[in-house]
Amino acid sequence: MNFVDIAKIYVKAGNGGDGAVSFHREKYVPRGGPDGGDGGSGGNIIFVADENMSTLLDFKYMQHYRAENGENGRGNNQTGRNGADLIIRVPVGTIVRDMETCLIVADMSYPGKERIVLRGGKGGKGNARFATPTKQAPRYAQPGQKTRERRFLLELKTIADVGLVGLPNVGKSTILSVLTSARPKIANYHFTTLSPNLGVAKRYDKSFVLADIPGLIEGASEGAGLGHDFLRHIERTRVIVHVVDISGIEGRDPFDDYLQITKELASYSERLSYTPAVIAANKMDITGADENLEVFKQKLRQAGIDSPVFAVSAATNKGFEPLLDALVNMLDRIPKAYEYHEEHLPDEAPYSEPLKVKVDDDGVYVVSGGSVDYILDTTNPNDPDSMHRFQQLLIAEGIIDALRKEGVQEGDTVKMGEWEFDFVE
Ligand SMILES: Nc1nc2c(ncn2[C@@H]2O[C@H](COP(=O)(O)OP(=O)(O)OP(=O)(O)O)[C@@H](O)[C@H]2O)c(=O)[nH]1
Ligand SMILES: [Mg+2]
Repeated sequence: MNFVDIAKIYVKAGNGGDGAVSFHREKYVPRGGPDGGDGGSGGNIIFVADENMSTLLDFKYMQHYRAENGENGRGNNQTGRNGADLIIRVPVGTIVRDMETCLIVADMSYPGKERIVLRGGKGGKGNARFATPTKQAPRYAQPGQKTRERRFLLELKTIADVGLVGLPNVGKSTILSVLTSARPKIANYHFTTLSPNLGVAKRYDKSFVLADIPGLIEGASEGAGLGHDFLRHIERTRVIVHVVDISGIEGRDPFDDYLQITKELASYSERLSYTPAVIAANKMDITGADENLEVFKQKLRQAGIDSPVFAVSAATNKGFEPLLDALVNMLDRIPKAYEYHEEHLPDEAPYSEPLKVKVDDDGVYVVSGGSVDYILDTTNPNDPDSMHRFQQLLIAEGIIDALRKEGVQEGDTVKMGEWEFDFVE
């Protein structure tokens, strides 16, 4: 079976390149100024809805997707090259969900739709950017922003205007082939169709997308048999055509079949019970169908079901005009296919923990979170300028205040990351 409609993949946008620490060098020119360039930004992860794709099969074989990292900055004020974006093509109707947060980050609902789902890390600033009139030779630069790998769940929920739904062998695929130029496999055995087929049906100047959904069976909504896998493809159709085999040739009662299917749909998703529906009573060419149709209609009336019934024969291509007219009319009045609300993943924030001061058992004041990592990353302890900036940052970023609040005294030990130093007023 080549049809896959669910897949898990690993995705990572590119890291930002590091800013460079470098100084201008030229013969006979001593003490050149800082000329470390910025790092390039990492590549984005972009999803594109491709109408020529119909399955997520490729993602079973290839599960890791990484956009290129940004290049590090270089001396002579050379900015690192940006990492290339990575484009991931998926079938139209694919929903992309972040598995950690469960957020739907993209609904690839129409052909050609493009979504940047993960942004590459920003490049770090080179030391040239840290130069000021008072600090002319900064020996520090900013590291690039590192991105995290994420796990995405891809789920294909076919988008069609009208879905043909029914038990196996009732003639759904035959109807699709009569109404559209699609050529699905048709055969006189159950579960001939193993994946949704799409076609474009036309009526005068109107057209709509028709989907032939594989046959459902009882218990499908609880996961029994093949049927369950396909319920997700019905979720987004705007109108449902219940196809029943009115000939009763397989010894089944079309009314029972109809009830069974509506029950399965409703227990899969409540929304499906509100999807507008019509009934196509197929195989009218077979002897006895006329009488069965009357009985069927009567049972519907008794049950208070008012879905319109259209008597058709896919084998002889009869009775479809009124059905098409009804579908076109309904579609005119029904809003577009249901689209999921897309949410943004929280920004990659490498320095996002709140600032915290903790006194450990040895009386050491341990500072973490806030801009601590950023400050450490951009400080060069062997450079007096850099250390001066460090002290100013401790004040500007509220770290000194936070330490005082915890009761720090002159001479106490303060620890930040791997660094330890004495607190001096
Ligand atoms: N006599 C007659 N036979 C039909 C008609 N429509 C379909 N059939 C036959 O019924 C059988 C099943 O048709 P399909 O179109 O494959 O049925 P399906 O609903 O797609 O079946 P699954 O894919 O298994 O769910 C085939 O042998 C068709 O030729 C019809 O209007 N009249
Ligand atoms: Mg079929």
